[in-house]
Amino acid sequence: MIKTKYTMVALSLGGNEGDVPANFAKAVNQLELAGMEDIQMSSMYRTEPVDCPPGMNDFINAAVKGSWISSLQDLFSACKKIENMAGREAGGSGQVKSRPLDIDIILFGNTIHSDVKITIPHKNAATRLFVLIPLSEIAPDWIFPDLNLRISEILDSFRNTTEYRKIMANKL
Ligand code: PH2
Ligand code: MG
Ligand code: MG
Repeated sequence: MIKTKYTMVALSLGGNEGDVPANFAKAVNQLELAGMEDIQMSSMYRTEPVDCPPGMNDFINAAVKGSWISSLQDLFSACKKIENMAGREAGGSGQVKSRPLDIDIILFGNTIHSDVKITIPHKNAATRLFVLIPLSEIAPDWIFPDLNLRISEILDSFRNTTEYRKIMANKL
């Protein structure tokens, strides 16, 4: 059946404080309760902090895709609410802080969107291997609408890097 009112969405999950795998499992349940359907989650990977203050714990990252019935703004609010329920401090922009759960909307169908709160595709997603590697497991053919490249194609340009090999070796 074709579900016309649904949008395929891709999320990046991250965390580096507390029981992160348990937080991811709860997040998937809560996304389902919020109305996301056909959810798939990637493997989890242990990743080194990128663009963070020195001394921060390693992260665990994964990706989720699913069908979302409502608007981008509603999905953003649902993600914030789920982050808060996992005990995340509400924080503004500025330095990256340790967190039990971060849910970033990477792709929302083929939408390109930017306002003060939300940028889609997510800013920096196409250069961050902790986002691309998990996402390529569940959505290799999804095209980044601003680049017109598949996730697998974006990842191809990183396959010879040490960072790529390191993350691949740290699949949980
Ligand atoms: N999230 C950030 C900044 N840096 N590094 C890793 N490895 N994983 C993350 O999820 C992450 C990060 C901002 O949200
Ligand atoms: Mg983030
Ligand atoms: Mg975030």
